[in-house]
Amino acid sequence: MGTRGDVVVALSTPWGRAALAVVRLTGPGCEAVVSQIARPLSGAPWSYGRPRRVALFDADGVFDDGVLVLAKGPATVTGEDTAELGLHGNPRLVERLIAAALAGGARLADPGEFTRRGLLHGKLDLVAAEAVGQLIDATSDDGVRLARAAIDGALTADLTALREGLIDAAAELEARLDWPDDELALQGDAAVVAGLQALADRARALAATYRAGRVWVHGARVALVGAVNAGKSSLFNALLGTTRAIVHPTPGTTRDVVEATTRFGDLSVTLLDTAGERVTDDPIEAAGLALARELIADADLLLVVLRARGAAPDAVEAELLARTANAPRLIVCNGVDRDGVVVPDGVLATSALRGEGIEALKHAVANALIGGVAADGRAIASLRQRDLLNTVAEQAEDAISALPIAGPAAAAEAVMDALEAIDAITGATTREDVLDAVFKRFCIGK
Ligand SMILES: Nc1nc2c(ncn2[C@@H]2O[C@H](COP(=O)(O)OP(=O)(O)O)[C@@H](O)[C@H]2O)c(=O)[nH]1
Ligand SMILES: [Mg+2]
Repeated sequence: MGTRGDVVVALSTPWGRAALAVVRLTGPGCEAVVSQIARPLSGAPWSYGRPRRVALFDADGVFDDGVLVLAKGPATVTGEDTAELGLHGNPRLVERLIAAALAGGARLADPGEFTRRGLLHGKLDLVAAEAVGQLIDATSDDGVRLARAAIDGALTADLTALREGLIDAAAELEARLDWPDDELALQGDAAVVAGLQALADRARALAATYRAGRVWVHGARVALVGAVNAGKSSLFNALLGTTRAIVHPTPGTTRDVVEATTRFGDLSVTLLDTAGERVTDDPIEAAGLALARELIADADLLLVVLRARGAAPDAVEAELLARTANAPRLIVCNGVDRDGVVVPDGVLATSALRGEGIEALKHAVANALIGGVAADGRAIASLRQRDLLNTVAEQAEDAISALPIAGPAAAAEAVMDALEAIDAITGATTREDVLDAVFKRFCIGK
């Protein structure tokens, strides 16, 4: 982050040819920079808030025309004077405009700097700022909904409710220290403990929506693993609805990891087809297997593909099942069109050959990724928020266990740490209002 308050410039649309490109500037004195790169096409000078046709120029003269919107801070998204310039979408023109703005005294904006300046000037909180990024990244309608709700303040409202509950608890605990004999306003310990437990549960429940939220925003990576010839590549193709990976009776056909992105309903899913598990002398196949194992570690979900047969899984499959036991996974028995096959309990049955069980498998994958989180409920998509929410829950529970042993001072200390974690999520400050709440309640002439 550069010097606060200088004028920064950036291209807000993608680099490349397009009908239009939009270049933004923000900072006090923005108009002075703009006056060195743009002048109104008609006689009248520009005014704030009104779009104006402008000629764009640099030291070599006019190179394009466009539309300028100047806006006066602080009633802008950044809280500063801003300018938006629409010009023709040719990278050469954009480069000239940005170079002219730099020559006119602006500097290049850092990533996210417009939003960050908005945060600095109180235009949005940290939760909304993160959600701006999520709205742009969202790969699904649910991802858009989640980000939109956070930008509109719904998530912050949840956090504010949590925060108020913690302040109440802190006030109760502080009151026990300041006025230990005043029984008038004190809740019993049981009520404070129940309140704290409810807050911890809410924080943890919100934290637990992270996996679904991340999948909604960023999409999921789902890896097919299994023994050679189980039908992984056949399933991969069936799930994609197109022949993308080579299918062949020769064991060890798939060596490289093959990757393709598709949609399962609203979800964006990147499927990874991998080399089959077996002991091999072929160094290339072994390298493929090693690569597969690395990528598997990052997958959101594994499809462990077993070859349908009449008997229990063989040794290679048993080893794979044991190795992936703690990973998020679905077990698929493929090839159920074969005679006399037995499908173990809790295992999905498919025939990639006949296209059977494929839709059910897609549904099972989507359910496993979203894990029962309601699409119309609140969800988070930020790891930072998830970790802090878990800290909130842990501290609230620490307060509960500290209260009967170490007393209200230690419990209040843990509640303060929970509050700090909430404030780290929203980017606000506290402590002062904890004291405010205490005095509002108890400062009755004492
Ligand atoms: N009968 C039957 N054969 C299948 C099925 N799926 C795959 N196969 C066959 O099994 C062999 C290996 O398939 P492939 O997809 O390459 O397996 P991979 O090694 O796990 O990737 C090929 O000959 C496929 O035609 C299925 O559902 N039913
Ligand atoms: Mg294969």
